Amino acid sequence: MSDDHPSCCAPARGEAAAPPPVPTTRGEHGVEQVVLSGGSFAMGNSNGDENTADGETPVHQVELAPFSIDATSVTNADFARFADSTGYRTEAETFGYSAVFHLALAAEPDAVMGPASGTPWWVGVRGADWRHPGGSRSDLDGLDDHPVVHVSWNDAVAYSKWAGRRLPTEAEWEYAARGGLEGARYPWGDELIDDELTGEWRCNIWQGEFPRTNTEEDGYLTTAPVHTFQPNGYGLWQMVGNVWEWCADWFGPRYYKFSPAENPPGPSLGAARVIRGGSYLCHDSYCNRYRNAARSSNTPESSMGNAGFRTVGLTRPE
Ligand SMILES: [Ca+2]
Ligand SMILES: [Ca+2]
Repeated sequence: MSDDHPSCCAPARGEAAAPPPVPTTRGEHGVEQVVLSGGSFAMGNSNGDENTADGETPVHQVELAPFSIDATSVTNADFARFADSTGYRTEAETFGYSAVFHLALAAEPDAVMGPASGTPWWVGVRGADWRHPGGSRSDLDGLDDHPVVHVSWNDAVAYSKWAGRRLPTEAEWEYAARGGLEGARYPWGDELIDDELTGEWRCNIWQGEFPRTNTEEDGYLTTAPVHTFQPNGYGLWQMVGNVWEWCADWFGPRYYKFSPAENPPGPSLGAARVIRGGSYLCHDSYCNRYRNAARSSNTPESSMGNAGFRTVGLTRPE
């Protein structure tokens, strides 16, 4: 991550690496999709709770062409089909390590490389990758329908190419997250928990005292299956919480000031790619980014145990 924005939530990999191999075969993408009609929507934070340095404002009208988007993030089972049929190795597998949240560790003691600077709850772990989300002593048993994690932006792009799809732009992602509710803080409305209705959690974030004690009121310490909680008005699951989702764009905290009104593609240059939606680690006390308008980023070769992705169709739906 670069120094000009406080990317609280995910440690960056140090050195840029050569791009990973990109499979050329078109694959089988098992994730159900929703066709969205696009049109005009108000992008940005109108709730007054923005993280100023992230550039969540100004609110601006954006016009989007129709597109299809995955109803859930890509699961471990989906990613396994891609990896098994292409032999693709993720960047975490190539580098030999990834970032694991300290309470999710399942590794030999000497595999732990130490905490990330400034974010001591993240530890670099040799042998941590998408097949071993807590380290070498973990596996994917029971996690087929959980989001794939420890995938970098480059890995997500490689999967998308195999699937004949692409990553959503940041504008597409926010339009999709809003689910037709203009200006709402969350995909379902403005209140984190609607006590009068159900008193139940609507998303997988952190409860308790970050980063040590998670009371798991929402049921999950780390990832939840992709169909947990309720979908938003567009039929999309867990746009906020659970795992961060890579978007296609370079991250630019000043971009909203000059972005084009139609199908904004993001800045033409950058150091980090956009991630959206927050994760199971988000909590008011340290990372209030489980909101529709919240923005963050990480370098394209970075991977971590709380970031995945969903994909968008290459062609415009009828
Ligand atoms: Ca949780
Ligand atoms: Ca999410």
